[in-house]
Amino acid sequence: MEPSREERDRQALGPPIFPEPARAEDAPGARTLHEESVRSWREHGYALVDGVFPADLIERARAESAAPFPTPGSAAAEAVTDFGSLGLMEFPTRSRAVNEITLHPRLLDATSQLLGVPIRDLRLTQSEVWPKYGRTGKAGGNLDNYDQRIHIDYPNHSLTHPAAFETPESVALLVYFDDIEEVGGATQIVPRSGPGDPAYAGPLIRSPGIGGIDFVNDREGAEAALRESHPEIAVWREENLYARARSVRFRPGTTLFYRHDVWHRGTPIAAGALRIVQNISFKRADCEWISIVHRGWAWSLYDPSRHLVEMIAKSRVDQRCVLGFPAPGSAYWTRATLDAVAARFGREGMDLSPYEEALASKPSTATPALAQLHDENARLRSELHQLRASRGQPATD
Ligand SMILES: O=C(O)CCC(=O)C(=O)O
Ligand SMILES: [Fe+2]
Repeated sequence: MEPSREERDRQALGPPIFPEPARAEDAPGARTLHEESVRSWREHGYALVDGVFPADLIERARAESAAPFPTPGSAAAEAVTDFGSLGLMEFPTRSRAVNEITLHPRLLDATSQLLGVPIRDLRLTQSEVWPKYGRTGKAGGNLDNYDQRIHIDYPNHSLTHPAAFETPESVALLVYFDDIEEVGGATQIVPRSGPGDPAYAGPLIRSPGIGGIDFVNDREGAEAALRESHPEIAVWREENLYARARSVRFRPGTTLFYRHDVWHRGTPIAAGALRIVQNISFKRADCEWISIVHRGWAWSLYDPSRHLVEMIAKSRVDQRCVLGFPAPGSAYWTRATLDAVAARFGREGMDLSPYEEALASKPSTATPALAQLHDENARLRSELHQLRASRGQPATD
């Protein structure tokens, strides 16, 4: 008997990957991700995890982020042929829940586990809500995201090429707000089998948009063009990427931690449905070659909603660092800058005491020997932090 269309689609999507649970929020002193999830991300390039966020936060985010987008099935929805939100849902967004997800302490903790650096050494580079619709056609032609070619994300995040797989520079992630049973649209991913995996033997340039190959998003269009221009790459992609791709199963709140150097693609959404995901990336603070993909965060500080002003005022020290706010002890902090920042954000109830305390414990510049000792002390502390984080031990501050 002929397999049904659904069965054919399921087979085409490859073997499923099911989410693993995160650690329970009330597990005392525990980090957010289990060691197996961290290992899967470090070795295979992904970790699919449930329970990073409270369920009601995801529900609120889904409700608050659908508002600015076209209704599924409408002509306007049919015209949404690419990712992005036209600037409508870039961080900081009109949705407090979406903003809260972006800097959620458990998300930052999980990211710090994956990259092996303290939270204050992470930097946010992307946070945006993306709608994707089950449409009747591919109005965007070769640039349509309906059924994507397998790709890697680094080319429009990094000015360079990802470093060795063992020394990751960034974490990319998708937070799904829907249930795959209702909306379809599994993300496919090609797990890295290990250090010798031919799919990951760099340089990672066998993809449209890189190294002189024209940018095409649509799978059919991309692979047809490659068969013409670079037939050996087309065959390589078929054998090493499409044939090995697996598909992510998700419920509301499921989080796919992946990487900018991991092969993946988006697949079609169920007819008439709307799938909403939040797309977030963090980098290590020292990777200057990885760009923030939106306008800089400060640009929103005039926004009448005052969401970001409030977030900066109310956040924890570590969360602020992730936006690039100077850490306690930074050379930026002087008596004058502390008073000025207090004058700017004090009305919102910002607690500057951690910055005050660090400044008070700073030796005066009149005693260079002490200052040197202080700097050495700070350097050792930071090394200790990194060592702890790389062993999965919680940071102490
Ligand atoms: O829509 C998806 O499932 C994947 C999207 C994607 O490829 C990306 O975020 O870069
Ligand atoms: Fe992608």
